[in-house]
Order: sequence, then structure tokens, then C-alpha cells
Amino acid sequence: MTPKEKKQVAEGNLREFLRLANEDGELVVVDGVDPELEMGALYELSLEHEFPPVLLFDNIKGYPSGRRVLMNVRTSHLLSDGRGIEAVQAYRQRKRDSVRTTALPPEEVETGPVCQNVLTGDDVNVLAFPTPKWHELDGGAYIGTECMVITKDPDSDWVNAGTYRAQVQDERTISVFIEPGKHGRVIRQKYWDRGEPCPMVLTVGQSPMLSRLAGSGSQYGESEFATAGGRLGRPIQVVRGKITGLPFPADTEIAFEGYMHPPEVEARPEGPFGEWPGYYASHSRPEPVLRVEAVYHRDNPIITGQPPAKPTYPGRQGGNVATAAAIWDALEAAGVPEVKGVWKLQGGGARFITVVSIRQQHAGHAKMAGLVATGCGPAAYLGRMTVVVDDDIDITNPVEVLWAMATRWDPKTQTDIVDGCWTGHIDPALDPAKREAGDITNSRIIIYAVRPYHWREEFPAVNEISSSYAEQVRAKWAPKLEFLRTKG
Ligand SMILES: Cc1cc2nc3c(=O)[nH]c(=O)nc-3n(C[C@H](O)[C@H](O)[C@H](O)COP(=O)(O)O)c2cc1C
Ligand SMILES: [Mn+2]
Repeated sequence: MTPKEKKQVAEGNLREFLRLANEDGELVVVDGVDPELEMGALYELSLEHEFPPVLLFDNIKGYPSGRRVLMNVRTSHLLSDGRGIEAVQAYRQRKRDSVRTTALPPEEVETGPVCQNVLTGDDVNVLAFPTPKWHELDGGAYIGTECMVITKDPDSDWVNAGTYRAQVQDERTISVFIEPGKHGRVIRQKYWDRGEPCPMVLTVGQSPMLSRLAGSGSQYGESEFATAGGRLGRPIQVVRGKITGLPFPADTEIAFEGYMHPPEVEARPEGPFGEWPGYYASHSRPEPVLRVEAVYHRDNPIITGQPPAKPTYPGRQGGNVATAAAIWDALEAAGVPEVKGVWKLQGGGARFITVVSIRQQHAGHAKMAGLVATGCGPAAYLGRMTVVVDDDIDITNPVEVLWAMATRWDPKTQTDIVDGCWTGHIDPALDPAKREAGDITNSRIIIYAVRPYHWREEFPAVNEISSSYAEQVRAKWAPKLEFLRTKG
């Protein structure tokens, strides 16, 4: 199998992923770990590697052997999107190709591996699965980090799947933390407005493709299942829950099914939780809960875990290709010409800092790019800073971006501040008074670090050897001069 074929197979099924990761020597099996902090600590230490090992924990302290926790799936070599702008371009191309072969609606099947064990009534016990307390200040144990929350729009056929963290409250109760504006939150509110509880299925251990799509931006009304089917080239097989009738993947490791009532009926303290920006910003607040009425699970189920960690770790740098691709697509869809690259600057994770490079075509072009890159769907939530640069800047290199800011940006005349933008409870810079008042918004800076269009021709030339002359001199002298043959 070529790496591409392997990736396709691994994306489609978690057990296949596990088999292939093992075959490739990427898998590390760890026995006897304590789910209380120790597992989270090993995970965090693994992030010191750019490609952290895929970790499979078995014989977890306090749980029977075979009930496993699997981590670092999305950051594996096996599923890597590659690095750099080429990877962003390749990702966009793949999306375009799959849109042509289209979104494939899921296929309903009678049963599947997830129905190997079906527990209802008194047999429902969420605590039967190893559930780590990931970080030292976490308010509890989280079964859902790389999970999938499935809800159906009551006004249409739209079935949404989103990744929202899930904390175990007791045997039958799981709280779910959904930020304002996320599809699962919009949908559940529609039920509550009608005086009904929201039917919900929470899965753990779905295919890596579904994890990726559920955990990243989607269009309002888009079925993540259908998109996944299109990308995989085969429909996602789903079974229907016996309590709610909601579809969920037939091959997922675990599914919890039930209803979520509005917070007036039931809410539990949720959090604090160590979050990806690198803080415990959302503190603890009451959140509505999923009352679990049925549990489905495979034999020897695997709990996938991907708790957040500071975005400065080397192991946290690979995941931004898809977001950059989505923002680039949005810029082009909005009619911004000559976009040459989109990148997420290190330190800001997949959200805070967007960099766009353009080849300026006309006065106002940079502003157009900056405004769209700040306001478009894939960039709107939890943004902070947008930097627009000329296309001679290598936007994947923070030093180059800082150089553009240092030298082409006049703060007074080449800056916009936009207030009242969409942010989340996990924004550490959200003012406590605004948080308290439910004003979950922040401001954005747009930095136009480009040569001002109207005097670009007079802008001082860059003091850098031209690449053609450099190559000529290198070719001439390299045989004699060692430093021309080595890097760093
Ligand atoms: C591992 C992981 C954990 C996440 N946790 C949360 C969360 O707790 N709450 C939340 O609102 N979004 C969370 N997200 C982000 C959402 O999954 C993401 O915004 C996605 O677009 C939501 O789906 P939706 O667009 O269908 O609402 C998480 C993403 C990932 C990859
Ligand atoms: Mn969605």
C-alpha cells in the first residue's frame, strides 16, 4: 500500500488505524498507568516530539484489561497532512476533488460492531469506561475529548456532529460543554424553545475522518457524516439508536444515547478543564447534561483521548493545515484575488493568529483580504490577530512575519481594530465582567504589514542577494568552501 492508500484506510476506521500504526512502528503500548493525572502527564510529555508516539494504554489502573485509551491519533505520521503551504494547497485540492465526487449520505444498517454490547435501564454505567482526569486542576474526569456529539435539527433533515468536551458526572450523567454559536448548541436550543429535551448521542472512538470533521468547522446545515462519506469515497454506515432514533456510526467504539434537558431542568458544574489555549479559562459553570439511557459499545472498547495542551508544544503544530485551507477557500469564495498563502502562526493554535499573503493588485486589496480573513466562518471564532503580508514573505516562518511587521507596517495608518467579535469561554483574555454578563466577545487587530499600495514602487528595495546570483556563486565556490555545502 502507498502511504496515501494507507492514510485513506486508517482514516476510515479506528481499528484499521491501530493496525497500520502498529505495522509502521508508530504505536507504543503502555500498561499499568493511573488514569488520574499520570496518563495525562505521559501524553503531555509525548508532545515534546513533533510527531508524538501513538499511545495505547491498556491494563489501566482500576479497570479490566482490554478497556483501552488511545491517544495521538490525529497527530500521527500515518494521518499527517504534511507541513507547510504545499500541504495546505494539497488539502484544498483534496477537498475540491471530494466535493466533485460529492458528499455521500450515510447508509443505514441494521447492526454493527458498536452493537456488540447494548446496555439499558439499570445496566447503564458510564463509569465502566476508563476516564482520565487529564490535568491537575481539572474539575473531574473527561470521557469526551475527541468525541462526537450527534444531534438532529428539528426543522430539517440536518444531522450535525461536533466535538465538544464531555465530563462524567455520575453513572448516568455526562455534561457537555458547547461554546455559543456551535451547531450542537444552536440545535439543542431549538428543542428547548419548543419545550422538548434535545435527543443526543455522544460517541467515542469513531473513525479518524469523523473525528477530524466533527472537530473542525463545518457549514451551517452541513452533514459531517455525508462529508466524511464523500472524502472516504464510501458512505458512513450508521445504526439508529433505540431511544432517540438518531443515527450513529456502526463501527464507533462507544455510544451514549439519551436526552439533554434545558439547564432550568438540570445543570451540573462543568470544568474547570485545561484548555488548548494553555489556560483553565472557562472556570466552572453550570452546564446542561446528557442523561444517558442507553450505552452501546464494542468488545474491548477503545476510548480515544485528545485532551488540550498548550499550543507551544512541538506536538501541537501539525493540526493547522486544515484550518488554513478552510480560510483560504473562504477568501477565494469571497472574491479576494491573488491569495498566495494562508497560515496559522505558531503559539496561536488553530485559532488566534491568521497570516495571509497576497500579491497586491489594487489599492484596498490588503484591506479586503484582512477583513475577510478576520470575519469569515472558519476564522471568526476565537480570533485575535490577522496579519496581511506581501507574497515575498514566507508566512510559515514566524521570523519572516515579524520582519514584515517590523518593516512594512505603520501602526497608526495600517491597522484596524474590530470590536464585538465571536469568542468563547475558553478565551483567557475575556474580561471577567463581560464573562459574567454573557458578553462572550472580543476584539481583533488586523495588521496590514504590506508595502503601502500607492507608494509600493518607491518602497526601499529589499537588501537580500538575488536567488539567481546566489546560486551562481554557490555553484562556483561550493567545491572549495565547506560552509556552502552545509546548513545551520
Ligand atoms: C479535540 C477537540 C475538542 C474540542 N472541544 C470543544 C468543546 O469542548 N466545546 C466546543 O464548543 N468546541 C470544541 N471543539 C471545537 C469544535 O469541535 C469545532 O468548533 C467544531 O466545528 C464544532 O462542530 P460544529 O461546527 O458542528 O458545531 C473541540 C475540537 C477538538 C478537535
Ligand atoms: Mn457542524
